[in-house]
Amino acid sequence: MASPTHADYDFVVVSNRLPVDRVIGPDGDESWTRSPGGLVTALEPVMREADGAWVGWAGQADVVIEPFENDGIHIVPVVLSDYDIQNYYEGFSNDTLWPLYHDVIAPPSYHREWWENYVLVNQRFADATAAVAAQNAVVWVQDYQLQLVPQMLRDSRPDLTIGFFNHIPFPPYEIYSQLPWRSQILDGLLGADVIGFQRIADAGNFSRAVRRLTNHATKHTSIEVAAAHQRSRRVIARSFPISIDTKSFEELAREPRIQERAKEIREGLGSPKTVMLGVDRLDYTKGIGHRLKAFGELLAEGRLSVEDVTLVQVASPSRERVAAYMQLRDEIELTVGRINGDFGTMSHQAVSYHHHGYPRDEMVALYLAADVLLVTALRDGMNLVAKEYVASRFDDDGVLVLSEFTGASDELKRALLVNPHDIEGLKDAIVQAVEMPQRDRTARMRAMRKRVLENDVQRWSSNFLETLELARKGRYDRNEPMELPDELEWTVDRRWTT
Ligand code: GDG
Repeated sequence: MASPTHADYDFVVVSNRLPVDRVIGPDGDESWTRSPGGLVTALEPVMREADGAWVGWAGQADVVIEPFENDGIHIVPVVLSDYDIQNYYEGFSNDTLWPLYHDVIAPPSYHREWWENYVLVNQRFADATAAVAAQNAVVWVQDYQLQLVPQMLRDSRPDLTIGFFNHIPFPPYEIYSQLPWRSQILDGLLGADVIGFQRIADAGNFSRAVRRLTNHATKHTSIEVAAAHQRSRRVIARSFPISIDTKSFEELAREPRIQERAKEIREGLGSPKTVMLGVDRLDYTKGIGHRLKAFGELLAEGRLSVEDVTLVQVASPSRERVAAYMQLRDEIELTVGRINGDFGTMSHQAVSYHHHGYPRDEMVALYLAADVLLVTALRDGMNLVAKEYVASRFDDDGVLVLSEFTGASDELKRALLVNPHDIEGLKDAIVQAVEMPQRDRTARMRAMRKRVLENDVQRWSSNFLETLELARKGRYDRNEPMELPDELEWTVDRRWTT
């Protein structure tokens, strides 16, 4: 670990969590491991080329760490106290914004202390960023925990070019308008030059909220932000669907040891004809309960048999101190226990349930072992798991059952698209997936692979950064229409495209 040579960076990424985890060894010595997320992979080359820094929280309370360099990336830690974690992070981010932005699947809680701490912590991230950004630097702020940072940065550093990307959905105005601080959040975001969303519909919801709550004029993908006694400033708000590091998944899947492990997994399950898989953070947005209900009913009705089909459900632990997540875990585990109790045999379990995280290798082996992947989210910004499954299936096999409420469904049209609230429809899709002839499976998987190979996370980040560059030069065409794939038009309210 080396100290930074200077604190003056031309490209700064800001996210709630740093892309590195602090590990304390048995002798109390500190080291850092890189978290393997797609965002880091995508931004690493840009970071190296542009003298980049990453501002974020190291994941533990009250740990003061001086900036340092990790594998070519300058790391600038922001300190969060236990109070900040409870109020800014678990409270306002995960118990107000998260449920509100996901169609109020769970009721959002509104607490003024949480909001006050959200403002305070956002200011801390903005200050840390302003302190390390070079004159005229490009700053890219990530996600819903930091929506006030763009305007805070603009106030202190008008020389910066500022991008923001929202990884989760942006809700329809009728839902967004519940938020007591709805105008402040919009003003915070509008401090950016480019605001990116996962889906065209999210960008549309945002533009509509701007029209309802401000006097700024909007046209297509641009918003003219008017300020007293100043020329208006153009903000671009449009979709940039995120993706994965496609190649690295395919490369892993092609390794003989991973394929061997996939075989072992199937044998360990009693070699059923069909292995179905679900991989999710244990979150109420992911529709795990709906999936289990459909599977349980199919077993009860004899349309599937436990001898033939096993469902492997990986539910990685998440937000375990937030009450709604504790309750969800109890519900899911009760349901799994019931299904296994009712239908399991001495040799075959109906649901193989795992409440822990796995290394990437094991995830890819699971993807290869699974004949069917079930993604039944009730609302999901993108859903990377769906794309990872497709990227791993270099054998052009496997069936994806995919909720239409995921961002991924805009691109992966050859999946079996489902409305997870429609349990009968979901059951039919599961049976169709289990019985799908090889030729159909191959044709569908090939088409989806083409899409995911072409649009990887590298392409996502370069599209975003190129748009930010156009914005910086004032060369973005304000007549750029929102792209409307034919199949999508019916879902789009025409009002916000004009
Ligand atoms: C948010 C948005 C959007 C999960 N369990 C394990 C594991 N994972 C990995 C998956 C995947 C990632 O975590 C989950 O990504 P998702 O996209 O499915 O969902 P969120 O965590 O909710 O992510 C979402 C995303 O941001 C990006 O913009 O797509 O809509 O909600 O990569 O593989 N990885 C390993 N072990 C596990 O047990 N190694």
